Amino acid sequence: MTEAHTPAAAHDSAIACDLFCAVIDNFGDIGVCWRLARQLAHEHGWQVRLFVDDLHAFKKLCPALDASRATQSVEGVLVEHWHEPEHAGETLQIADVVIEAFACELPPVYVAAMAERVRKPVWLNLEYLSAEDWVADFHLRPSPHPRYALAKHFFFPGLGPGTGGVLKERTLDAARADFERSPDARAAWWQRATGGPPPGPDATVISLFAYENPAVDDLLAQWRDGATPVVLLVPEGRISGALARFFGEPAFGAGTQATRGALRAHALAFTEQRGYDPLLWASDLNFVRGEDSFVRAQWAARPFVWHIYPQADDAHLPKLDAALEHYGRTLPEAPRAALERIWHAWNGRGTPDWAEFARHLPVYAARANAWAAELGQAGDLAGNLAGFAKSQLK
Ligand code: TRH
Repeated sequence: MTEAHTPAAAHDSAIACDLFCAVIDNFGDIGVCWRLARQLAHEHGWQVRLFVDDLHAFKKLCPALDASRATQSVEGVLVEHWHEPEHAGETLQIADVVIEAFACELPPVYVAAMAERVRKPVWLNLEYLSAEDWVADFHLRPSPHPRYALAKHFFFPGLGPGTGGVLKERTLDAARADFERSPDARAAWWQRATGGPPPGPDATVISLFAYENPAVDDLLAQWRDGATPVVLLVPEGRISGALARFFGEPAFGAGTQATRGALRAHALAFTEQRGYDPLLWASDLNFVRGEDSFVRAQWAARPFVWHIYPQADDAHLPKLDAALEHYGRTLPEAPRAALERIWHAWNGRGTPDWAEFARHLPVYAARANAWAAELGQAGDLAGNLAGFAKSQLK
């Protein structure tokens, strides 16, 4: 059977959307898709089905999910376990809008059914985020299918105008403002996360979410030997082994705390996805990675250091520099150079210099605020995507 989820397909409130997500590794693929799915459902009233091939990775971000179920409704999104490459739901229903995330390949039976649909679906390939200039030129370019009368559009997230923008929920700024203006919310967060009160104002609070990183030992030593206290918050993950080695602990799992010199470190539990933002808001500086946490750090309007997802042949380095170009554009020479140095060192080029970087933290804090406003000019990705899809459905 080839039909839309609902007969009245093109009304805004009844737009049916199928979003396909193949988890390559880590949490970014599903992190972006889950956020987009919820936004399309909650903010645009779409009926969203999310096909995911790895429910265990998904469950880390969304503990309410039952990883053993083939189909389930979670927060208004129908989640389907995408078992086999050719599988696309029990009955083959084709949505009004079909999104393949990060060039994951749609099941051939599904594509064939898309071609048979009387009213052709809007077909989008959601690409990875890149700050490079060429992105705006390729955003929304159509690509005709070689065999079927179908065209796929490439949807490029980006940091500048003319791109698809990045995801931002309508409620995000208000939630951050509530957290920031409430000492009680902050104290409650610290109690939950670390079992103790927030540190005093003299401490620099740093969250550390990163891949394995050769520069981490150097940085930990500089924090330990520094003149001002550093409180480090480390969600359990790929960097935890380095922390355990540094502190001489068998492991650095949630609940572990350790102090050396001026450095105090807390290992935190990996939280559900919504719980990650308050960690960014509670910190003065955030080390982030991949794609989604990189974006969240920008909306948190705090200084951050990005561990970009490493690619073969160092293909990620021009992307790192393109982001630096945008973000550092208005910075004076000295803070700009110090920012570049620490971002490069954190991505395998050179050595970090904490004292040099920390000197400019107030400048970065001001820039982070201004940058969040600039970034907003590209618009929210979910809104941009919904607007484009609707224009095509008319
Ligand atoms: O996990 P990442 O490194 O993800 C990736 C993938 O490797 C992917 O293949 C790659 O292509 C992409 O990056 C660029 O980093 P990212 O994108 O920041 O995703 C992490 C997600 O985990 C993000 O949605 C925030 C979430 N998270 C939580 O939900 N709870 C937590 O405690 C933490 C620390 C993060």
